[in-house]
Amino acid sequence: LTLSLGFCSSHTYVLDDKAGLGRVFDGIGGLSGGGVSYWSVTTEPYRSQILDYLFKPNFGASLHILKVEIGGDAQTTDGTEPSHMHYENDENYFRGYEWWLMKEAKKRNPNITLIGLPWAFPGWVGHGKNWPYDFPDITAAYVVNWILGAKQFHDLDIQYVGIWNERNYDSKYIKLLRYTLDKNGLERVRIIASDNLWEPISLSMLLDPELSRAVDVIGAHYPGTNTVMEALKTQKKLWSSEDYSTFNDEVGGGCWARILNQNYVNGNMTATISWNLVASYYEELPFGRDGLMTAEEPWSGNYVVESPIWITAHTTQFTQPGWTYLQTVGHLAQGGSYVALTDGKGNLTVVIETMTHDHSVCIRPPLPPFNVTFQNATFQLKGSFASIKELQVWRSQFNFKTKKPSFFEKLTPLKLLDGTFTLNLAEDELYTLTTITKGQKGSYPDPPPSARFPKVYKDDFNVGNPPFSEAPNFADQTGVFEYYINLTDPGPHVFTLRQVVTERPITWVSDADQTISVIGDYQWQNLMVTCDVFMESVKTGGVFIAARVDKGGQSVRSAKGVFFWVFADGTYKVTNDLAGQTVLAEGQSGTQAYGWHTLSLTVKGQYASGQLNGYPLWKNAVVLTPKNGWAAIGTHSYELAQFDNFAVVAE
Ligand code: 147
Ligand code: CA
Repeated sequence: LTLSLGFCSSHTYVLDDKAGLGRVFDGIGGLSGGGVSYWSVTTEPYRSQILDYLFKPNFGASLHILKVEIGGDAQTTDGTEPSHMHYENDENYFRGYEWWLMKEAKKRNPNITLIGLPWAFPGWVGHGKNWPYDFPDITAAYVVNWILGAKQFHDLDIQYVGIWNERNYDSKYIKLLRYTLDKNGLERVRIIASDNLWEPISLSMLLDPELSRAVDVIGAHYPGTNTVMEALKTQKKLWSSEDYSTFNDEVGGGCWARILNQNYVNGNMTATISWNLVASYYEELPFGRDGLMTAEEPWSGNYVVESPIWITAHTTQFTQPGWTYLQTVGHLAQGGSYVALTDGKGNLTVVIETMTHDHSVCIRPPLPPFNVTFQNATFQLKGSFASIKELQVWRSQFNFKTKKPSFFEKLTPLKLLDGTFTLNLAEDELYTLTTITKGQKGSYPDPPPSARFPKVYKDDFNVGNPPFSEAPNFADQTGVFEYYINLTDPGPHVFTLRQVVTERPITWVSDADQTISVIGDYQWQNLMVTCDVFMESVKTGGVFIAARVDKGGQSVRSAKGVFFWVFADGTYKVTNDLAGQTVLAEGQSGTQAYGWHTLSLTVKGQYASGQLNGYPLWKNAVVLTPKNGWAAIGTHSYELAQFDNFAVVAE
């Protein structure tokens, strides 16, 4: 490439520690929450490979931080996560996959920082009110139990805990949480607040010294790389405690590259956490593929190591929490940014990004216009770095024009003359220059090819000692469905799946009034769904099986589909919606609680029919919409009910 044509900008940047250093770096992380996971399903060795790409040092994203949801039995974006206390007198620290995930992360990186944050709480925490702060002692005890359980049952040290994701905080509660942690010997656990915007928490802290003492980190979400004066005035650590949430194509990778640098350069943030860790949920659920990588087909084993993994590696493989940013960080003259960090023992890592506007747009907030053009950048190392003779060079080029990107490529090390080096920076590039020699672009043989969900599928839930509480492939959207053992059942239903949430939780979004778990292929149109069902509420009980269910996540309340219900009062219904407002058929069924019934739903073109215990019960119900969707099971209210021998045959 010749530069003889016209003017090429050239500028010198000094990297120096003489005048002191900047803030201490706390790491880059991923967030597992929101009912986002297929961990209970994915077969080995692919599951371990995915974990290696996320957590193994010097391999892939090599994450420093894992933040997890403290399950609250309610919908938190793409599903529900189970609470460790469904009921007031219930404690179980083996539900869901977050415990397991934290252990797998720690196996790979024993120094990983662990964070817990609630989105929702079981209903009893609020004494039935949709609010967690009327009985702050109950809420604090509930959260502290989770931290104690992590240690007692899994030897996991939770280092940070939050308040209530993107919802109100309460100063009295935050202080009480601090007090309750201390009283339980958890002085080392630090508090993050308030996992929402910079305000009003920053101002509250400035006005209330006791609150300020209780909070160690101000965590803001989607800060657009900026902070506010009041947050800076608190002199607390500032984190982007949730960020990214962008479709993980190359523009998503560009978003991540830009914010990882500029969250510090513009906003003094010393940690950035990606929602989410890995896109492991049905792509048609909200925010499909908003993860650092994609693993959304546990049935095939297929997964995709997307660009954000390698963008992360540019920072994570060459720094550690506890390193310190230099004061000499900033913007490049022709657009883009650079940061530099040191371990204080002579090591230096410089990360430079030149992401253009259109190639680095994140889901939120809106990105004001800016320009980035080709430039020469000379870096001059001074202070303790003046004597550095060689730097390792790692480069990513997005190459949007040719659509042939190259990520995390190791180039020939740079020899430094009198402490300077010059880079010819093109648009949409990322460079790491570092004294650390341990970086590695990890790889595994290609996983199996992508495949649709199997058209013939069944589950008898006959698992004596399940490694996870949830059954494979089911994605709970309201309520929680768990493996269950009927110790006294004489017959064929010892091992079943049971809906266990009996009271409306303190919700994070508006969960449905019914419970529902979806499964299968969203493209399914014509199919037969069969399931044995068992109601546990005399007279008031109700359960359903469904097909063509078109919505989950925060829209689950308005889900449409074909729903075949039977009730403990001896009736049945067929409705076009989960809420049960559009009735397609109804009548007597003779169904009752505490007995097993076999339901079967067949949908073909515009017609649906249903069988009870092998005999036709209704037929030719007309279903015009939806045209396709998942299969599902669920209950009429927050009530106990069991399901067994679930089966689908799809066309
Ligand atoms: C965040 C949530 O905290 C995550 O659990 C997940 O749902 C994520 C998906 O993008 O979104 O919540 C936000 C929802 C809306 C906005 C910001 C955060 N918003 O509109 O600015
Ligand atoms: Ca069974």
